[in-house]
Amino acid sequence: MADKSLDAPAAQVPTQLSDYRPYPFALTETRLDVTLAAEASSILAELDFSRRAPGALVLDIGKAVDLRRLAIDGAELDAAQWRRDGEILRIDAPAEGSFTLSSEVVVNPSANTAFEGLYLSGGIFCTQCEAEGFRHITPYPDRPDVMAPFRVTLRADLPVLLSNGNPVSAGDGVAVWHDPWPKPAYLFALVAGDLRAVSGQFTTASGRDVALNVWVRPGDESRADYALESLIRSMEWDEKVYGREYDLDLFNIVAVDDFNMGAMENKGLNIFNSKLVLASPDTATDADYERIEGVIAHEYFHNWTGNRITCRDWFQLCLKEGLTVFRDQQFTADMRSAAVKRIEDVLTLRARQFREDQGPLAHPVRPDSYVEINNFYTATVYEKGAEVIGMLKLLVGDEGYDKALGLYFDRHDGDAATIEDWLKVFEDATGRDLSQFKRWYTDAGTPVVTMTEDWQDGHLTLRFAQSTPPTPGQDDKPPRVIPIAVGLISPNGDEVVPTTVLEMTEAEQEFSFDGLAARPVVSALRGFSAPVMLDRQMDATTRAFLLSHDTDPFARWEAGRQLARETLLAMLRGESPGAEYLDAIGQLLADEAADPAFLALCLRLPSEEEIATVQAQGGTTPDPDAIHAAREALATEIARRHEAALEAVYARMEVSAPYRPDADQSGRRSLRLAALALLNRIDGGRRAAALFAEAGNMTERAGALGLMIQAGDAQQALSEFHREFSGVRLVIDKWFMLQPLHAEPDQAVAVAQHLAARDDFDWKNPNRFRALIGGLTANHAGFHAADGTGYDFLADWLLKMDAVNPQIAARMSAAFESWTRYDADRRKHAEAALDRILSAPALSRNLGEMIGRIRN
Ligand code: 0A1
Ligand code: ZN
Repeated sequence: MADKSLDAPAAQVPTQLSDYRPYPFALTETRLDVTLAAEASSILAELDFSRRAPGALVLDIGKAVDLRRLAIDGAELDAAQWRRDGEILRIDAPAEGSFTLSSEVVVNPSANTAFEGLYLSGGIFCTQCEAEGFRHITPYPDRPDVMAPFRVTLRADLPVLLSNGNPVSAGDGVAVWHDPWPKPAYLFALVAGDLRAVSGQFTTASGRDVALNVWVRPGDESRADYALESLIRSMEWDEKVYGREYDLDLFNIVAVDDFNMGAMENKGLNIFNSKLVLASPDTATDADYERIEGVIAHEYFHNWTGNRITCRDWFQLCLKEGLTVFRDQQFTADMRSAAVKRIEDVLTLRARQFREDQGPLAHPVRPDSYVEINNFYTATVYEKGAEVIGMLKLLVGDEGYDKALGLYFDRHDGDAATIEDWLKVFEDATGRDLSQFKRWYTDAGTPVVTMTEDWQDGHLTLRFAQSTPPTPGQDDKPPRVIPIAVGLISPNGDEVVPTTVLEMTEAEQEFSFDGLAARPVVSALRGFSAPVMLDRQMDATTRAFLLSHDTDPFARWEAGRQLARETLLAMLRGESPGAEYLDAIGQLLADEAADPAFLALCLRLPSEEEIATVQAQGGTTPDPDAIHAAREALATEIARRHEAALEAVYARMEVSAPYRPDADQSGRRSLRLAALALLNRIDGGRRAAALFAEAGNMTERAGALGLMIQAGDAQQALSEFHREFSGVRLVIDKWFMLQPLHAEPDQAVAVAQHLAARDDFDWKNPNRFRALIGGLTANHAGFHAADGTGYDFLADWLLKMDAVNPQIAARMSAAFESWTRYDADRRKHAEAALDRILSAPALSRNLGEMIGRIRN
């Protein structure tokens, strides 16, 4: 008889923060002896435990791990001394003292399509252990607060055998590694295969020589230099800005083609998605280069914020992720343009985190319950987690921040820490009470802050009110501390009050400014000083004034963005675009002194998704087709009105110097492409086709190709592009993404279906799957097709992927998260698709949790 449990959906049992209990044993050393073979790799583990408190010896063990032997201090355990129950292994352990637990298991890397634990990617053995992947390699206390030094022996007849820490010995198919820094299992890694290193060297401030390697497949060496340079810049920056030095003799980065996320900070052996390592001007865009630099920095910075100080439990994930994102944002701001970086970060936050916060998946930066931790690597934990640190820094000042961080590193080095520990160092370093501030960690939802002004006889009063809408499981939202940075600008454009941070702590609060000669224009939420929605009535003329006069670049850009939003909303009500916005665009185009990257951001229209969000918040049901049409119409109107100026910008921004991926050149290219995107509306794709034919870099070629698809004349270019890059996976991913993304909404699903049927739609590769499925779901009107075909297509693929790689299926399912905001017909289609997924047999815990939350 068939085992029914194998076909049943995974149990949805939540883990609660309040259930945390310390582990009753200390683990003083972990020794692994791994013999690698594609279908049967054997792992011998010796774990030196010493008892700290009463309690059972409980280890985690993955379902597919074939357990062959268990012994304590050399004596084999018989069946009565241990019990395996699901993913838990309970062992009778000595009541006191120290002992060594040995185990022997066999796992099958080639059958591991979920890419969690030990797996094969293009013939390379590699691992992914965060969050709970180590249990798929060996039975272990797989929790971040159990830390140990590791000694690892790798055996395989392969040229390169890597693990964490420093090499002890190597040769003849055996390599021994020792990592002296106690670490939790999620930071373990091994890599073995035919790899080539692009190498460098770094000497730390205290004189330690560190060998640096970026390992890639033979043939990819020429595309690894930028990653290596980025690593060196990151190491320098962390010493200079945070006083943090690297602590091993070696730092290895390995690029693999199959990887569920971006990259992983394993101690001394970072493993990367190849898309975040490999770059050459003809295969990677400026945006790719910027991301590579940022993610290399992010993973490197984890060495201190994540590895030396780790998390007590997975609820504290934001402790390492929020802080490390904040640090990588600071780094990129220093390497490139701070203003542009801030605007890009706000765009991402609003597109991803605000959307998450407004829907069924909303959760606090520090959640207090989860079913599957891998579902909580979210924009809220990462990006909002970083915003919370930015606010903290604003409130305590730069000096207070430096003091608090110094104390954090001193006090908690070697610890598995909590958000309470983190806040306490700020309290101790600055004397500030952060109990109200803590709500940013515990309460979900995006606060809405309304601002009104009152002007009387040289006296300006700003009145603020805050409220946060209910989120799943949290109805009541007490007021938070909100730092609101404001500046005042006189009617002639001079700044009369420079940036001042108002600290809002009440539900309603007012702040006054005296002695003003004339009524100023208020520039509010400068630098996006808090992750809130600012609701403020302002006429188009005042917004246009701020767009041309604000001294704060974020607030300047924001004024233009609001103007564009309001223009689109007016068009959706049947009005024609107002003169203020169109004139403001004319002024921007004429400003030859402005930073091109900044101008490019100002020229970019709000996305269709953004307009839908604004409408839904205002109580209007968004119509994806109408939004698409309005946005197209506005772009066309701008192009008609400013054709000559756009052409001038397009010509002026041409870069003739050899390609460099720096801020200066990439800014020029982004402005040039922004101008081209508008001109493309009225020239039938003529200029885009010319650029596609002549451009020598991927930024312009991919940009032009996208525009040609939009113009409806790209078949030949698409074939050419595919032919030229058929051997370069990462470029073919772009080819798969651009087509559904830029297709006409009524054709997008058909385009995606057609592409999905191709032989080279290697869907088990996460990058390829994300390219095609993500390209479609990012086409707002295409994915939300009125006939529900977009929803059906996604549901089909999620189900197919779930059986192979549940993490990827679960992550992509978030495309459904805003389904309730649309009209009744679309809701009906979405509901049917969600129910179809929910009723599928053998649904994973990952996808089951996601769809369950989305459906409710
Ligand atoms: N800690 C990594 C991201 C990461 C998280 C989970 C993974 O598998 C489930 C993989 C990578 C980072 O923040 O870069
Ligand atoms: Zn991270």
